[in-house]
Amino acid sequence: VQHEISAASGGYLKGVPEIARNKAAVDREKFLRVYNRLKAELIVDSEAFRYTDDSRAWVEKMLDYNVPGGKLNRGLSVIDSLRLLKAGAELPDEEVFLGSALGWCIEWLQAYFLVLDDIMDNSVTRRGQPCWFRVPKVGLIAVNDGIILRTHISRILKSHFRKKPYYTDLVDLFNEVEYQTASGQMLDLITTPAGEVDLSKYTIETYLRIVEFKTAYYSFYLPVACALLMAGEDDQKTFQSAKEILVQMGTYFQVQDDFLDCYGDPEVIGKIGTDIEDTKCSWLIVQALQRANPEQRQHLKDNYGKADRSSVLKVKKIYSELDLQTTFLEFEQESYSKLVSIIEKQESEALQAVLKSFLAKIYKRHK
Ligand code: GPP
Ligand code: MG
Ligand code: MG
Ligand code: MG
Repeated sequence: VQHEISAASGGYLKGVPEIARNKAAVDREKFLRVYNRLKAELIVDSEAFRYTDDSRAWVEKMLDYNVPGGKLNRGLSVIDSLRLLKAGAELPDEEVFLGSALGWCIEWLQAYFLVLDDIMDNSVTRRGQPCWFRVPKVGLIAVNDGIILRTHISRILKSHFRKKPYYTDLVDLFNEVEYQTASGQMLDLITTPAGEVDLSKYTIETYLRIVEFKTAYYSFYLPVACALLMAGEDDQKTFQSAKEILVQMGTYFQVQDDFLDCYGDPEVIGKIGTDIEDTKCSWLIVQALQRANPEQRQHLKDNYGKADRSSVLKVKKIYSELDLQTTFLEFEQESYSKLVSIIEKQESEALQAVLKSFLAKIYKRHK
């Protein structure tokens, strides 16, 4: 009897997180159904374009390869945030659909950026499969596919949001964030060009500017701003204070991305790191240069930005001599505490809940 009781209560306790897990799985499932609907709408003929069988098949394959295969954090967070902003009230089906459609617009934006980023970074894999431009018969057609992905966002917004009072704000938001991201990508590419290593460029100020623009706005501010617009928020101050916190969260997220580029398991993160080979202004090289002795500094200068395995290993050896893994863990802890404390200073409890749920999704992530 004793045994049965403890087994039952163990099962019961285990059941709680499992319900939460199931709910997440159901949300994901529902979200993916919206993807299929949006895709179906995009691959039929319209006033604007008549498909051939081949072009329809190309677009369908290109979408399936590049849009739905990621963690879907950005996309799912629109609907999660909207729920929290409308605390208590059950969302009508139509709102769930629209929130999901906006979430997919962000996933489409991400797919567009990643297809092009992988060409620029000369990457090998993405989400556990070859980068799209490396697929046979794709190559540089991937550049046009990136443009197609971008145009799909405008079409989704137009067909589902045109009549909404917040439509122009929404279009403007996507345009502004795209501008910021492309400008950040430019900084990422021109600050430390491939083939020349100028160690004076790798400063923390430069780093923070690059990641604010290339990552934080589209990955963090955009989903929350979409939810705020849908919820009818029209006070600029709310957008502004959310933005300040989300840019900091996005910075923390890109530091994790840079750390995982070197220390993540490619099987888990789905991509093979290229930051050392690409002379990137990564968080790790910035930290390394702050700590290196003259000899280590010379080794970094000689080996950073070279594609051969032994040079990359030498850079990684210096990172481990400097114990950057511990530096990262400390940074992670400190960022988390700082973020929690600024979130708790927010006036709106609903917004606090939105920001905390976002932070919980990325804290100590391994992928
Ligand atoms: C992340 O950089 C930034 C982007 C994916 C934005 C790209 C923007 C464009 C306008 C194309 P990253 O190269 O570190 O990402 P990853 O590690 O995923 O390749
Ligand atoms: Mg890049
Ligand atoms: Mg990249
Ligand atoms: Mg990276």
